[in-house]
Amino acid sequence: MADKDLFMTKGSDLLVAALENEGVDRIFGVPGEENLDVVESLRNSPIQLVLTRHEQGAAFMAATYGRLTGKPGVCITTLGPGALNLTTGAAYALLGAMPMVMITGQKGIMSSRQAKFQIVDVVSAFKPLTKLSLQIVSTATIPTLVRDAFRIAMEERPGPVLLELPEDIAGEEAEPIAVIPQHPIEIPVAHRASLDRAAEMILAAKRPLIMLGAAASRPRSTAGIGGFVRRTQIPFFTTQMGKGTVPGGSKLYMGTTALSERDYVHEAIDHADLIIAIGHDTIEKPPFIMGPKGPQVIHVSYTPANVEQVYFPQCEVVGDVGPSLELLADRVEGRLHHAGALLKLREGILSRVSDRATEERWPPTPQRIVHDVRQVIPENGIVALDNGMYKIWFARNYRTYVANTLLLDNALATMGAGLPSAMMAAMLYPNRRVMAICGDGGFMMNSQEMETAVRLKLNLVVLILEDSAYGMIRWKQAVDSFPDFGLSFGNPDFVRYAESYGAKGSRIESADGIIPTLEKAFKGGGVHLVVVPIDYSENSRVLIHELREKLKAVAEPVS
Ligand SMILES: Cc1ncc(C[n+]2csc(CCOP(=O)(O)OP(=O)(O)O)c2C)c(N)n1
Ligand SMILES: [Mg+2]
Repeated sequence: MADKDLFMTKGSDLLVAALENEGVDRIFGVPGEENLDVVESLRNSPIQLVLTRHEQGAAFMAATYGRLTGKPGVCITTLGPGALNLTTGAAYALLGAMPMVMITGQKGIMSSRQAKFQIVDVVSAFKPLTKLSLQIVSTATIPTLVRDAFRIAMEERPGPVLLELPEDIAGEEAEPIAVIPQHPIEIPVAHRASLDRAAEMILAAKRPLIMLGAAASRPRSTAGIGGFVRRTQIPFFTTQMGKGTVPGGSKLYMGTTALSERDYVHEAIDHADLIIAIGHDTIEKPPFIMGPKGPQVIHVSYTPANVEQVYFPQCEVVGDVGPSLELLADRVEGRLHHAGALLKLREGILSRVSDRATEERWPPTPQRIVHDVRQVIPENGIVALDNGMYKIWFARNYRTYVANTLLLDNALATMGAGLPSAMMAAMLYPNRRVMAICGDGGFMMNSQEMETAVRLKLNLVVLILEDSAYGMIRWKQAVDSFPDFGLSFGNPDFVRYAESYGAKGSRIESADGIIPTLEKAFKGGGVHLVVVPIDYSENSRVLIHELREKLKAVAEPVS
């Protein structure tokens, strides 16, 4: 044990030593005066303090750190107003199952020299938004509470934890207490009986399909899943958050469920008699609607399935996903005579989904933008989306080849996370191309973090899709036959806005300018904002009229 672990001086030193012990390398946040002891302890630590321009940005970055690494991202804020600015980030991590530890300050608890000034019951406010929310009341408990916070944040199902450190505890002289060493934890593998039952159902299926859901994208999951698909040769589709776990270039990829029903991919789902749902989390907008007549479902995940009106699996394989799937593949490999039954639908589904991807129209269609973005992003490049209409198009049309290379939020589905999550990806993977894609509405919700991105010297392209509106809601308004009202706005000149932060800015002026402008932005390095107008008339043409027509056509039965 290092000397430093034995000779602590104050509570904040114990906290920072405990964070170092957890392997924390960065803390994101906006400190207040109640955090100054912690800031001082950080000054003497290898942990980097990454200032953001709003606590929400810090929380989105920390949550994305957790999402991409499997280890909790850490953020820090002051009491009351600063802590409350973490609420959306906490919900983002809770719904999205991203490990995160939030450390918030508080006034001293041993005396009260400022009465109730700035005091909010933060611990209670965060109870419904976290897996654990508590106040540290003595220096002696800091090492254990930090260790437990990290364990809870990380274990399945991962999520956020809040620790409130009052300033007098942070500044109090402390006994030298050793940190608690980490120990490896293995997740148990599924029970033999459940594997046998699932194998029987798979062997009996005439038209099986695999579905990859959100938990399939956990960093620890990805290895075993590809092997299962390869060994069974059962075609698969993905939910929005399950994209990429098995390469979308695979001959078995059938599509992604951007809608809950009636999209082309649902032709395969509607014809399936069995769906092996790997890592599905019902926090996602339903990828399909289970009913009394539809396919049977086997739920394979770390945790049991929630029973929902739209999801009530008949069989569960609960345990560490990769190793459990290996045991399941052992039971069925080479014995599946109908594995590829639904593959005959594949070409029809994928070709109709990629329709109009190279159209010259100006402003460009969402399909064209998805197509052109894919051309400039290598297989391991990362695209992080904010929330808006384009998310449906990217989920549906953007092919992924590596897990976690299309970071989208189909859980809280909050606006404002696109830029910070892309910044986190750019920090973690400086040698990969990273692009944030935001609507003009969502970008402006956290655009102040452009300063953080420039200060951190990130290489990042930020693509803004400009329709001068909260386009998705405007579209829903039209679909529901409401008159066009109240959802349009004006924008700053985005190029000059970027330049005012010390970033670069470009405006795309023609459809054949999309690829060269994005290429140039990546090649130039640094933070580069690119703005492009978007023609959203395709929303109704495809997602309403075309799919409605499709429904009218009598589906060919598949044997
Ligand atoms: C924080 C937050 N506020 C409101 C919403 C509801 N909402 C979903 S999409 C959307 C409009 C998004 O507009 P924009 O970012 O410009 O994208 P567009 O749909 O226009 O491409 C709104 C208001 C939300 N999801 N999150
Ligand atoms: Mg918009």
